[in-house]
Amino acid sequence: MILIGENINIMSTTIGIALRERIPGPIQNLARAESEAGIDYLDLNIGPARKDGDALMPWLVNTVQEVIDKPLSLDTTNPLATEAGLKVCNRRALINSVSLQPERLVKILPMAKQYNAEIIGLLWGVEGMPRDANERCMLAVDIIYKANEIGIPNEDIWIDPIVTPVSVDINQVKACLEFMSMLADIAPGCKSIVGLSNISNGTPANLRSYLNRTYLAMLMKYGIYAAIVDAFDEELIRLARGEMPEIVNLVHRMMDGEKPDMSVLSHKEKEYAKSVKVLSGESLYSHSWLEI
Ligand code: THG
Repeated sequence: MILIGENINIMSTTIGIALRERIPGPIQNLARAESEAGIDYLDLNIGPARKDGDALMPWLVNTVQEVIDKPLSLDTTNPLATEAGLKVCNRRALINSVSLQPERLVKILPMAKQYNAEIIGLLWGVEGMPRDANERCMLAVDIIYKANEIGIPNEDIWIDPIVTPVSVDINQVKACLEFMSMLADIAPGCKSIVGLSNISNGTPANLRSYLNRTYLAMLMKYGIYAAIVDAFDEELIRLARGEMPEIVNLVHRMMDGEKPDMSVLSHKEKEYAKSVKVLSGESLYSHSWLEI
C-alpha cells in the first residue's frame, strides 16, 4: 500500500505559521520525520490558498524537495497554485485533486497531461457530495472518461470516494466501503485512495487512531491502493505494511458476518472489534464506543 503523509498541512498551527511566514525549518523537519516514519509520499496541503497560492505552493515544493526525495502530492483547490507547484516540481507529481466542477476540470486535466502528473479524481460532483455508492460510480466513470479523452491512462488516475466522519453520517461510511468493492470492476487499472483521518474528524483526539486503523483494515478487504495518513501513527503503518495479519483477518471475518466471542479476545482485538461494529453501523457511534 502507498502511504501518503498528511502532516504538512496548513491547518496545523506550527505549519500554518511556517507557511505564512515562509520559515523552511519546521516544514523540513516535519518532512524528514514523516520520511523516517516510513511513508512513501508527502501530501503538501495548503488548502484553498485563494490569495497567494501560486507563490506559496512552489515555495513549499522547493522547501520540501530540497531535503527529501520522496514523491509529492500537491493538495490545494486553487488550480493556479497547483500549476505553479508543478512548474518547479523536479519529480513526477500527484495532483490532489481533480473534481467534477467543469471549470476546474478544464484547467486541471490538460495541466496533468502537460506536466505528466498523476491525478487524484475526487468524487465530488456539480451537486456536491455523492449520496451513495452508485452515485460515486457514476462520478468515477465520468471523471475517468474525461481524463482518458485527453490522454491520461487509467494507471495514472487515483480515485478518492471521499471519506466522511463516522460521527456525521454512518451511511456515507458504509457507502465508501461498498464503492471500494465495486471500483475494480467499473474502472480496471485505476488506483484507489482515501483521506483516512477524515473518518475520525470530530472524535476526541486521543481516540482518533482507533477509528483510523480499523477503517484502514476494513478498506484493505477491497484492496485499497493508497491512503493519506498520519505519518506518526506507528501501529497504523505496521497494519498497512501487513505486519498485523491476525487483526486484519479478524476485521475481515467480522465484515463477512462472523460475530466473535468478545470474552476471548485480547485487549487489542477488542478495540478493533468494537470499532468494526461502529464503522459497519452495527452499533451507534458515541465518544465512549470503546468502553461499552
Ligand atoms: N482526500 C484527498 N485529499 C485530502 C483529504 C481527502 N486532503 C486533506 C485531507 N482529506 C487529508 N489530510 C488531513 C490532514 C490533517 C488532518 C486530517 C486530514 C487532521 N489533522 C489534525 C486536526 O485537524 O485535528 C491535526 C492537525 C495538526 O495539528 O497536525 O485531522 O479526503 N484526496
